[in-house]
Amino acid sequence: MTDLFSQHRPPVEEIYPQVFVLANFASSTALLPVVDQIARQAPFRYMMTPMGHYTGIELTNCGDLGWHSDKQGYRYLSQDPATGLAWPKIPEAFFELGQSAASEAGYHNFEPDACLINRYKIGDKLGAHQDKNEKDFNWPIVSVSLGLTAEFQIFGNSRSGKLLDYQLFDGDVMVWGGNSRLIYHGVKTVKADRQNPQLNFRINITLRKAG
Ligand code: MD3
Ligand code: FE
Repeated sequence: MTDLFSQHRPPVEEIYPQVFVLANFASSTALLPVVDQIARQAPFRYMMTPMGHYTGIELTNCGDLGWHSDKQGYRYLSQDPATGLAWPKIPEAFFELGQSAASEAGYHNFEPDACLINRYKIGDKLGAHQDKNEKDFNWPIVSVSLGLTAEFQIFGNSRSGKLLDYQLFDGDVMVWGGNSRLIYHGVKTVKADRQNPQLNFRINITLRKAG
């Protein structure tokens, strides 16, 4: 096999202790229609912080538990407050993707019960934060990047110490576990892609065991 057309990243790379990138592991062609299907049942809505500010990012969920944020804070809910209905089920394609990605990183039998879908427009960013609303931090979080490229940032154990920037491309999957499960992370302002001007969004799907 010639190397000419292969990407110059290994299939599984540990970019930071217990943060694994599975380059081009997911297919946006396969997954974006599934995201659209979920959004028909549980529409994307703007994310509000506990400070009462809206961010540019829109989100929705599927799974037994859905992540929600308002003035009362961050938490998981079993119903969509926008409709009063249960969140849509986690599609089999998402579940299988999450479980197999976790396995590649050494976390076997991962059974996500919460799936948060973030949608970034050009100009949106996500400030440094920790994810700590899940019950058991021993389970990893699997993140799937689709669409526009993101500049992902790892800050480490405090939000002031920036440790690593990493570009996430369409199809990239990350697995976070162990000591990295509670590190501060964020996404820099999403930029337009001159080569692909039809791309308007970045979608990030995170699969979690929250309950
Ligand atoms: C590291 N999302 O939804 S995904 C989030 O691209 C979130 O939308 C970002 O941060 C996004 O909370 C980053 C990568 C990610 C997700 C969860 C993590 C990194 C993480 C949880 C713990 C540590
Ligand atoms: Fe996060």
